[in-house]
Amino acid sequence: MHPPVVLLRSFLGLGLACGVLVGAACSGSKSSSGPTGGAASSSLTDLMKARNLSEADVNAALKTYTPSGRMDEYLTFASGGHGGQVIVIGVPSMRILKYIAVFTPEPWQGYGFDDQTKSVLAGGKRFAKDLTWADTHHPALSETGGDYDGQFLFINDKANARIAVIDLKDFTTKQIVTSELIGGDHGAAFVTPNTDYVIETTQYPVPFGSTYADPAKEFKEKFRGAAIFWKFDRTKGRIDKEASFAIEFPPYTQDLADAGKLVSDGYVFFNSINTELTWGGNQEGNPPMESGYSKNDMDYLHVVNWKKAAELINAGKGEMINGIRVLRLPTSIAEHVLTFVPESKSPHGVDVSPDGQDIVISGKLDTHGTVFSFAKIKAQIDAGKFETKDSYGVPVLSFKDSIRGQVELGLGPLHSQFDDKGNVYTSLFLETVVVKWSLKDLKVIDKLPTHYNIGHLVAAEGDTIHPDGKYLIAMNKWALDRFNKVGPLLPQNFQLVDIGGEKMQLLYDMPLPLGEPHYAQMIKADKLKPVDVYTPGEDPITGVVSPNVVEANKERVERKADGVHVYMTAIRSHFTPDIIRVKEGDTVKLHVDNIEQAYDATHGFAIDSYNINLSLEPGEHSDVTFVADRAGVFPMYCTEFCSALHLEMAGYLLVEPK
Ligand code: CUK
Ligand code: CUA
Repeated sequence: MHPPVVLLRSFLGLGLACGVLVGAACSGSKSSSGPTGGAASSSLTDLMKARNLSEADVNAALKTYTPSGRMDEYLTFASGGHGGQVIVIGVPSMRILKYIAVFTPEPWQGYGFDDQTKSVLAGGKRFAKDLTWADTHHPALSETGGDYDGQFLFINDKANARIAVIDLKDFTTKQIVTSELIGGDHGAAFVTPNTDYVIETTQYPVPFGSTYADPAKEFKEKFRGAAIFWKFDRTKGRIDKEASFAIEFPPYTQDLADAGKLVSDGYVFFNSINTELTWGGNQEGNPPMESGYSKNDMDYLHVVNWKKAAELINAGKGEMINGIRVLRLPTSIAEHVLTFVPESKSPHGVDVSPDGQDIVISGKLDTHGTVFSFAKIKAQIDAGKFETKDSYGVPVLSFKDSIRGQVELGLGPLHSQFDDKGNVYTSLFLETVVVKWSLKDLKVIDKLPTHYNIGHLVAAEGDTIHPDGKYLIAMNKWALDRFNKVGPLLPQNFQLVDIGGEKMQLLYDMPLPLGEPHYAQMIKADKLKPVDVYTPGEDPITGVVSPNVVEANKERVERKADGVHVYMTAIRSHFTPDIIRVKEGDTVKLHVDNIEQAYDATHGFAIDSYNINLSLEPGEHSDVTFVADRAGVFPMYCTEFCSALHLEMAGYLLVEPK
């Protein structure tokens, strides 16, 4: 059934048998040294004593410990917060496997240093401004039929309204897109069940195009929210900007989103938190933003029929604004694309159940989890049975006719995940616990304390139509007394939890010292099929062999109208050519190929003082353009310890003065 679980049980049998015998030698092992904790021959009981470990500790350790050379069962893709990266973590070992450079230049991967990755980053310029950071929040794995397919990963930049496309073929960012329609996003990135669209929703509304308007006079008229539906072209592995569109929303500070699935496929659900239309101004006679936001008892769940919206857009019903087709509010209202359902105080998380029938909403200032029924919502929309309209004319359904029930969860509910047994796991920020409850009976089953202030949580395959149960990671904002002190800025604490049994069991604390990760997704590792090496001469960004490919024995320097072209190869342990001669003021175009095909035989390429730093994976072709504006002698060398003669893998850039 589940071989690893069977294996684990037999391990645990041994662990418990030894645990019972604490103080005596465990049968079958020899206690030849004292309880020092470090001696390789210590018995289990001696080690437990020396390291002050309980039976429960050993049990937890056996569930996460992954011996050298063994692989993890799951991979977790976590956002890297304001680091602008994605972090890949093995589960259950909680070993960090990779940082994927996304929105931020990253030296190890040479990301943002060569012409290829510079062009990816340039796709994320807004209003022609370079941006060298991002606030990544929600990674979304590509789906086929509502299940993760292991092909692509998307992530948003909340600060600058951008979406990135990462190809899991090589775990590399291929594209960054942005729309200058909106100013920042939060309900992003979320995919529709076949990854037809990647959804990006505003958080803080602005006038479309970030033009000027005074909120004191024109907030209600000029400020707007929007959901952008980025069309994903799976065969190209890129977002097709021309085929994308947006839906206009009132300026209600939309929060998270989740796409419907199975019965609710075709719909997307968005929270909002500011039906009060607060815009700040605490020195202009207004209440502080946070109290303004929380005045009303109810906000609006936005129910969007995206398939209908796409049809209307494709029938020419959109209006081109700042380079994107926008379905304006009056059209959405007339065509029943947008409907509101009242939802409880300051909602944050919205999560559609694996069967697509329920929508679980948590209000930060409500102690309940509310379960909305898609069937009930749909029936009212189909019957045109609206309770009222908001001030923009959007129809509003009845709250009590839209819910299946509510469950008292505790203080500060945020986000929910699902398992394979019909249970929901909700994070309670204020109570700082994970609460497990039954979706069917709306009853609380268990609570597990977290350390501390849990934000998101992620369960194995937890957003799919087939969640696995097994593991959950609590993504905690505070870590105060969990780790050795490292000054006033602390890491986050990712706590691994076993959710295979009736009771949740805490297994492991993992400090995560990068940015502030918000969300993550966890996928079965065997769904991922990354390549070992690139096709010889492949440009990782175009995915095809570069027109500038350099083969062995074809290395050369050519002076052309647009500059000096250096065609170079790298192989253990030399660059050819190893001397580059140019004149001061020359434009230099380096074309470098790592002509190796051995797995893991990566070379680096660095030039002193010119800010040049490439990572050349086996087979990879890379280009870099620079102006040799400083005459002199500049060593260049390989930055990856590739071979015994790695230090000898070097040369000189010689820039002859004018
Ligand atoms: S948000 Cu951070 S804890 Cu951006 Cu999904 Cu809720
Ligand atoms: Cu190549 Cu070091």
